[in-house]
Amino acid sequence: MSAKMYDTFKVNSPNVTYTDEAIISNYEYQTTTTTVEDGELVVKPVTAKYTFKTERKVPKMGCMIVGLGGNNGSTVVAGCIANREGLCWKTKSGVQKPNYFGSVIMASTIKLGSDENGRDSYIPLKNIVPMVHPNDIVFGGWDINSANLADAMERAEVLEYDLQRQLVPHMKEIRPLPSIYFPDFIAANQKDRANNVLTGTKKEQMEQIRRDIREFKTANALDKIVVIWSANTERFSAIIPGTNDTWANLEAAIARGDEEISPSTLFAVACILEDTPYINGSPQNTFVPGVTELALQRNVTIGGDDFKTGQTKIKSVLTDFLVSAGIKPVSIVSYNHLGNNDGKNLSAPQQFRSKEITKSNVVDDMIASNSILYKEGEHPDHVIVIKYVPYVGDSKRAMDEYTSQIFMGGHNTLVIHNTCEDSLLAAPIILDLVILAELADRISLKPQESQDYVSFHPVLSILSYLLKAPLVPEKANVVNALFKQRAAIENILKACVGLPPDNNMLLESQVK
Ligand code: NAI
Ligand code: DG6
Repeated sequence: MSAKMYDTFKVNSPNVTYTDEAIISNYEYQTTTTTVEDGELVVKPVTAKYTFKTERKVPKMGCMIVGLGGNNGSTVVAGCIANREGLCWKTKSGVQKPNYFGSVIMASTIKLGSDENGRDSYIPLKNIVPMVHPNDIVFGGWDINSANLADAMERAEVLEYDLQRQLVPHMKEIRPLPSIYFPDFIAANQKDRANNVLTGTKKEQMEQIRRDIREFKTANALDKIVVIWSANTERFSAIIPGTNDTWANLEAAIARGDEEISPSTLFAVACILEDTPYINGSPQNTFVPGVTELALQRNVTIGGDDFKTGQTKIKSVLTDFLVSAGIKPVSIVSYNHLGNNDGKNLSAPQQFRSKEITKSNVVDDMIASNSILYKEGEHPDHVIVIKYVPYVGDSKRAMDEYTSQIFMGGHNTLVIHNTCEDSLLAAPIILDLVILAELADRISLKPQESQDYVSFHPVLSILSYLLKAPLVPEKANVVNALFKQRAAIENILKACVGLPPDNNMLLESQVK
């Protein structure tokens, strides 16, 4: 029986009300808690009642990208303009129309239920609650290189010439604002790019970023801005007591110009002080404890780290599949080579190390979930190699070998070769991140026992699906498995309109 797609829907439930301002949903959240009593695991089903409130008015939103002139930055802006303007382009195989493929928000669907014949009813995920449309996002941002976005797009060598040609008039007036450049944090091979940089003390530069955000908001009459770091991968910052371990120490360290404060940390602080959500698309530890403390204090959304685009996305599906099928991965070896500026920056050891860390920890939760396969502390060999090969440009090659132990001492080896333009994978993920971060700001919850609505925790873990090393609230579990991450997004959105999670039990067809 095939599925049927609908565009819109109406919820028929006494628990859901649509007012002009908001969608109010009274929701029963069912979980299971566990305790250990006399050495025995005791499990208890628990139902908690929440009211979800989702503001219906979609704001006029700006997205400011740090690294606007990079491959990701120029590609995401170009893609949205091409979609907005309906630009089609000729390729050797015919005419190509713009789309938002690769965006879970824009190009995936959500099952709402089944009809009387058992046929599943789907809607576009973007239609479940009101969301910002990427065509309407106003883009701006910063880059240490002054190239306008038409030149940046050409330099990136990502999009087809016939599309670039049509985009030039729309892109050439967009110029990145000067940015914060401390050479010590990115590879020395990036030095020649740095011709558009702020001067002054660290505090003065941070204050300039704050002004930039305010001015961009006013100049474009925006209701809201989300800032996303898509600039070069930085080296990790050392976490130093007295420097960045608390907000008070970090504030003082910025004031005295401490050398361990990175550009990305200054951006994060500037955004939080401007009540502007900030997402880190690169692997470095921007969110030092002092930044997280400030975000919690001011209740401003932060999300990170490192876009989950290709190889890691597959890894977080495949390892989950293997381990949950009772198969034991014992060695995972991941090679990449790429020839874009990201690859050039990552050819320096400290920047590679940042990426190696985020790429390495992505199977931990799956391994920890199965003590039949893995003894306490046991882990597969997991190796990450990245090489810079200029000729292949943005077309990244990723080769993965998974060796697993199977029944009775046998071995199974899977080899995957993945070729893809890196920036065409990252651009839709940037859109998903900023759209979800904005939406999360419009959703609030009220536990039954409380009088007041509260917002999501500022460390926004529902972004995990889109990030290699998800940042989660203290004491929360990091989930890397992709389908669990997607289910979190889907089920929270369904809760906003009073619908239960899809339990996939199909009881209707399990009994005669
Ligand atoms: P890119 O090198 O083309 O772009 C980065 C841009 O940032 C450059 O234009 C550079 O001039 C600029 N920049 C460097 N430091 C800056 C600063 N302090 N302030 C403002 N601008 C600065 O790199 P690409 O391919 O766009 O990737 C961007 C980031 O996203 C990298 O850190 C990369 O590791 C990360 N990433 C990319 C993924 C992908 O699939 N493309 C996936 C995961 C993460
Ligand atoms: C080399 O790995 C370059 C990186 O910036 C990656 O392209 C990026 O981190 C994407 O990684 P993944 O594992 O999500 O494909």
